[in-house]
Amino acid sequence: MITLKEFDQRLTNDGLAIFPAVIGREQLEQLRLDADIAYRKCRKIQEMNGVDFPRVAHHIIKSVWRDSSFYDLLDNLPLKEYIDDYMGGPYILNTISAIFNYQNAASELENRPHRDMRSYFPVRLSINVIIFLDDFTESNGSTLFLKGSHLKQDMPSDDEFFEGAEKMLGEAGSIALFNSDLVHSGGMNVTESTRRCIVYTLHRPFIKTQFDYSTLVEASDSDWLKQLLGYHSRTAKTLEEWYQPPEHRMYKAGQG
Ligand SMILES: O=C(O)CCC(=O)C(=O)O
Repeated sequence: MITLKEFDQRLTNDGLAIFPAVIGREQLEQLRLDADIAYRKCRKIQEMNGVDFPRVAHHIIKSVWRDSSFYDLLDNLPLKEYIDDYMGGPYILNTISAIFNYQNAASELENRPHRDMRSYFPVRLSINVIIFLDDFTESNGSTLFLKGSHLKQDMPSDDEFFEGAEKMLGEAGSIALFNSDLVHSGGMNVTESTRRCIVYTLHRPFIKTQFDYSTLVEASDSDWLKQLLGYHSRTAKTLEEWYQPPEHRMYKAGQG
């Protein structure tokens, strides 16, 4: 493992760092199975509601949660010491999805150059994580990224991006941590096997999340998990909820 200092330098200068062999074989297999279950559940709802996102199972912990590998993953967040150091204060989960980059998938957002955070703030408000569920190879659509693009507010043109882009490569079980301002894109998968990953974004608690994950929390959950799912930074909906002693407040002290 690299040192915290080296990690900090890589995220500052290049915008990302890849950590090999973080997730073991057994956990990886469970994550793949649970990602497949979440995918099927999402597809069913998409079909019922007439929308079509064939590459993504969004908000996977809303489909698969208690006693699952997703629960363990978040309760024991991989590389937490690096993320803590980078964020320098409390953070919560903005979104967590599984991506299925199948052969020749081209048109969706994730396969075009983009930033996950649409507003550009060159301060450490958030960090992105990709867990490689399969090997990320030269040919199976590994995520592309433009080194240093987090340092410029303007988005590169598509030509600039694809000319300069590098691939995130590594074996299944590796994890990429990257600056949320880094411009990236799914790559073109020219193999017959679907390339899978889990992606999540973590950010400071005062930023609005994409989904309210705090409703998943139960009293017996660890304080860490409550923090991560935004349970300590909820918005009051009634005056009853607002007028509470500090320990019962919806938005607790120290969340920024
Ligand atoms: O599937 C990929 O490699 C791209 C993932 C991505 O762009 C994203 O999660 O924002």
